[in-house]
Parts: sequence; C-alpha cells; structure tokens
Amino acid sequence: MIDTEIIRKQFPILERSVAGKPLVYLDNTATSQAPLRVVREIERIYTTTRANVHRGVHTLSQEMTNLQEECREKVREFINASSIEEIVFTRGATESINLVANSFGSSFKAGDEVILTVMEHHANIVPWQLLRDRTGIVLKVVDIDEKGELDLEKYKSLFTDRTVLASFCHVSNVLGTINPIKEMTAYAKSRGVAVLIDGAQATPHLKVDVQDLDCDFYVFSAHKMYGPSGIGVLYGKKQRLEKMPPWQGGGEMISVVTFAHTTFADLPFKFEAGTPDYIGIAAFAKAIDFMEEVGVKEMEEHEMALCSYAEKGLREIEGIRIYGEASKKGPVISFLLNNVHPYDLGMLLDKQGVEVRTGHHCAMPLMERLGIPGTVRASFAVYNTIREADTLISAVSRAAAILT
Ligand code: 7TS
Repeated sequence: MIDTEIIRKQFPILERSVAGKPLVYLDNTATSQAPLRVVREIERIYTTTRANVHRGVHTLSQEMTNLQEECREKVREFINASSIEEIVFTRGATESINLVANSFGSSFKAGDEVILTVMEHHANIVPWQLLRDRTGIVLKVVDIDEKGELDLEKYKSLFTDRTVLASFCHVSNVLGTINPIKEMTAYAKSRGVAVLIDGAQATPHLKVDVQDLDCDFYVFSAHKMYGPSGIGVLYGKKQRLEKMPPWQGGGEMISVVTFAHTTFADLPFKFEAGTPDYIGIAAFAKAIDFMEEVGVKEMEEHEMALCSYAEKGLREIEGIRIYGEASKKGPVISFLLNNVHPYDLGMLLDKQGVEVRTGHHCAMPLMERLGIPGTVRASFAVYNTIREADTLISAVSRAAAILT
C-alpha cells in the first residue's frame, strides 16, 4: 500500500498553490515532479564534487565519473540489460530515437520499410520522416480500433521482405494503451526485423525487462521518472550497437584521433560525444532509488486505482467523451467535453489549481485519426491522491456548468 502522505513530504512543490487553490498536479505524462533527494543530490554535487567526467586523474573528476557510472549500472539493473555497454545516456527519449535513426538507419536503402503505429509521439515519427527524405525508405503505419488498441493482424500484414525495423510505443501518451509489445517484438524477430520500443510512458509506471522483451532498442526519459530533465537513455543490444557507426563526433567518443584517421571508443562511450549532463545523470540515480524503494509494482497499482476512480467520476459528467478504452491502460485519461475546445477547459481547470495538459500532445497524426483537434489529458503519478481525483472531477463539473 502506498502512503501518499509520507511520499508527498518528499515533493515540496506539491504544497504550492495555483490561482489561490492547492496545486493538483495531473500532468505527469509530460513531466513528473522530482523528490527532494534528487534536488539535494544536484545541490550536493554542485557544492562538493562538480568536475568533468572521464577526463582527469584528479579526485573530483574521479568522484564525478564514479557517480555517473554508478547511475549507468543502476539503469542497467532497473531494465535488466545484460551489460552497462548497452546503456547510452542521451538528452531524452527523443534524442535516443534520433540516434538510432541516424546511426542504425544509415544502413537503410531506398525502398526499405519501417513500421510505425498511428499512436506514436512525434518523437517516433519525425526522425523516420527525416531519414525517409534522405534515403527513400518507406514508412508504414499500423491503425487502431475504436478502443484505441492496435490491430495486430494489420501489424503483421505490414511486414514484407523489405521491412528493416518496427518502431512503436510501449504505452501511448494520449490513449494510455499498453501495447502487446512482447508479441509484437516476437513477430518482428521471427521475420528477422529489428525492434525499437519507445518506453517514455512505460518506465515511470511498469517494470521493464529488456532481456525478456528481446527488443533491439528501448528508449526513455528521466524527467518522466521523477528524475532531472535533459537526461535520457538508449538501451541497445550490444551486438547491434557494436555494428552501428557513431552519430555525433567529438570528445569522449574517440580512442585515437589524427588528422588522417580516428578510431572510436568502446561502448557505450562511442555514442556519447561531448560533455554529458553528468550531474543530472548522477541525480537520476536517486530517482531510480526512489522508484525502487516505493516499488514499481506498487506505484502501478496505486496509479491505476486512482485513474480508474477518476475516469469513473468523469464519465458521470454529461457530455464527457473519453479517448482510449483499451483493456490494458497506463494512468492517463484523455477526454473532451461536448464541443468545448480543450484549451478553454484546460484554462478553467488551471483556475481551480488543476494542472492538466491540453492539445495534440505531440501526436497530431493520432488526433487526425480520431478526428479531433486535441484532448484534455489528466495523468497520475505515485504522489497523487483520491482527494485530488475528486478535485479533478468537481473542477470538470464546474467547468461544464460554465461552458455548456
Ligand atoms: N515518446 C513518448 C511516448 C512520449 O510521451 C514522449 C513525451 C516522448 C517520446 C518524448 O520524450 P522527451 O523526454 O524526449 O521529450 N511526451 C510528452 C507528453 O505526452 N507531454 O509532454 C511530453
């Protein structure tokens, strides 16, 4: 059982008010808040240890390097990768996907095919379009049914002898749908096709085991996992990463440089050009500690119970339509109220202290598929409470009374 009272003490931001009302933070899908231990670690490092990593024999640099590398080991363990060589730090899920598109994708030829789904975030669409424009690859898109679940038969039917990659989200940031990624990966593997899973909305809520999934790539962002912003992870199978060329060049990623020729560093550093946000990475370790102490399974149960409760309450409001009714869902509710524009509803909720996201949620093709301009989206984290779910429901009811 989650004791939100104890958990909330670690998140002082939750004590602030918005528009004179207690803050009800329900935009966790965009960014979750960071517990004090993450904030304190950043302050501690700035005031005691800050120095560049992997660069010197001096004590500070070595201490800083250890802190960064301890986080790499923590991430490895968190997703059960088989070695730290498979954990590449990036700026976020977006950069991780761009890395794969530019490096792994550099071997794709005109006519090669990449399978995506209609529910992808722009981060898993645009890098492939940029690659398409450069190389002439073909993008194929899996559709959803009326519940917001992927059509698996359609997915399988899109594979041909030219398919080189299937790239799909684990959990949709709009519909909440938890995709059958194990089955999807197994099918792609049976056809000899590589798989990238966008786990940005999964790692904050679900236990992930990349060896069990057997995917080639798995990407996610720290700021959605109670960690600092600007830190992401690319998990890649060692055999894949070894064959891939570097994406960016610079310091850190080299072995020997001459003007005639450069040899590259071993994994994972081959993919980490330049000075990373080592302090953010070190602080991310504290966010992982937090998640493990509370328990990812316990978090999932708490968040899903809250989400179901809120969804039930919202459904009782006349004129509410909920988008995303998959049988397996993450803690996200996307909804509209009659023909009220999502921004108008979002503004009224903000006036009541309730922070939700409104708009297309960086999933414009999905909005087009649903035939709507956007939604209002409430999303839950471990520190949210039943009382906050009640506040959301009453705030939407009040807004409904004003707007309709
Ligand atoms: N993939 C998915 C499924 C996402 O939800 C997001 C961010 C990203 C990739 C990109 O993550 P980033 O950390 O690199 O920016 N999603 C959202 C959202 O739903 N609202 O704000 C950001």
